[in-house]
Amino acid sequence: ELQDLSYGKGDQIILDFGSHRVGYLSFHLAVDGVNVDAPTRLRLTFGEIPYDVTEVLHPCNTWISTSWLPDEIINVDWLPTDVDMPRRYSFRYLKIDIIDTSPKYKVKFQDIKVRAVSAISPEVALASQKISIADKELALIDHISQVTLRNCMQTVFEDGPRRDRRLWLGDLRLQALTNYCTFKDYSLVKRCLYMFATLPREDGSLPACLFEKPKLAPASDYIVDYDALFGPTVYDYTVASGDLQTAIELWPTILSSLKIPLSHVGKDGKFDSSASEAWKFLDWSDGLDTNAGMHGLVIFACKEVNKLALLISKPQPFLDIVEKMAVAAKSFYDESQGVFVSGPDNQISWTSQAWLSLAQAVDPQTCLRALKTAMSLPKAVKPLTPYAYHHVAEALARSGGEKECVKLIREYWGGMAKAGADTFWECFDEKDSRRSPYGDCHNNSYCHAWSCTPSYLLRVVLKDYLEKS
Ligand code: RAM
Repeated sequence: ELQDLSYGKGDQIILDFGSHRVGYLSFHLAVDGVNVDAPTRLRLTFGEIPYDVTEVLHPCNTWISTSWLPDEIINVDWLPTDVDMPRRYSFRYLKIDIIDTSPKYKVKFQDIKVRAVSAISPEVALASQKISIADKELALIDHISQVTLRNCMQTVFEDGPRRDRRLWLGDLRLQALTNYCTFKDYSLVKRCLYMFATLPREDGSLPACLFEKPKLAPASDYIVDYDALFGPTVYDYTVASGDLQTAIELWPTILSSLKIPLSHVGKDGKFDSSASEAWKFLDWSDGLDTNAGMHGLVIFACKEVNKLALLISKPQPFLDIVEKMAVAAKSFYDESQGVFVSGPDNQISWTSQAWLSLAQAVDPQTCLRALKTAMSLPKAVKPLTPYAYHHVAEALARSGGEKECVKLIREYWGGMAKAGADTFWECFDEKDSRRSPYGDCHNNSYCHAWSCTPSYLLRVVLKDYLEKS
């Protein structure tokens, strides 16, 4: 019907393309009237979720750039004509506000098309759909995870195709893990690893993210934990692809990428976040104390790099420090409460439990108890992003809490699915749908690759458990 409908000044339409896509929009702008005596002025707003097109985006109360907001005003001089929007958008919904035509004519929108783009072809995407899970909810979560990952896989693994459209190291690790059990695009991971390796900072550490365009360049952002995760990312890649040569070439980069993280470890063997001003991320949750979590993360990274050393016949470089930090990890454990505590206020957070468990700092039973206890405490700091929830979920499963891991997947990622997600989001708080790390949810990304890991959890980490149950 749309082909025949005419629109003039002040009219508005919202189109639903049925699913999330990343790509280029084009349409034919036809005329209904006697003369085109003035240009057509349109505002196009691309929505990943309904909020984007059902609410007014401006003003946006945010500390990051408002130029990320997905709206565009265009002026079209000569009609009828084909309109090809030159920019790439990430969307399911399109709102068109007809700002003005003229009293002499109206416009019609015909032949609307989207040319969707991804590094993953539809054939490959379809082939990896097969997951032997009868459970409909989990199968849906797996599907949404894959669409999320596919739409973020472009010329690099983007964090989100709407924002920041950039390669971040911490995001890359989780995307790559999920890619190995779905699309298996090893060369895209390899490309991204080399991009980081080619851009070390002066002290040999790696930037937290990089820009591919207009020319390859490092961002000034530096995150200690992302730096430490480069080695584990190479280890995962090596195991998945069997490509030892890349690991050998990247070995010097791996060793230098752990220098700054390890420089935070004191004589007592404890990671001290206050040892430098550098950003320790772990999650966007408010007020998170990073001492305990970073302690676990650095042990984890060193252990993974030691395993990689064995694969490529190098001496294991971090045996001593792992031993020392493993002893020191016990000092984060509070016997009386049965949890790991962090920082001067002995903060309890899910994230601290997650990373110390992934590091296998203590035995799995103790880790599982610590995780479950923290998760049941209202005062404990909860994660905000799927990035941190992933580490909690994986820590549960790796500590014998497979049942609890599945429950968490259903609640958290299933919660987004119930809220209508076509692709998983950058952050999700079931109690506050407007939550944002940036001040305004309109600047959130709703196809954010660090949320794609249920496919990895279900297909790899929980595989045996799900087959048995
Ligand atoms: C956000 C990015 C990215 C994340 C950083 C720390 O701005 O979108 O996903 O890695 O924060």
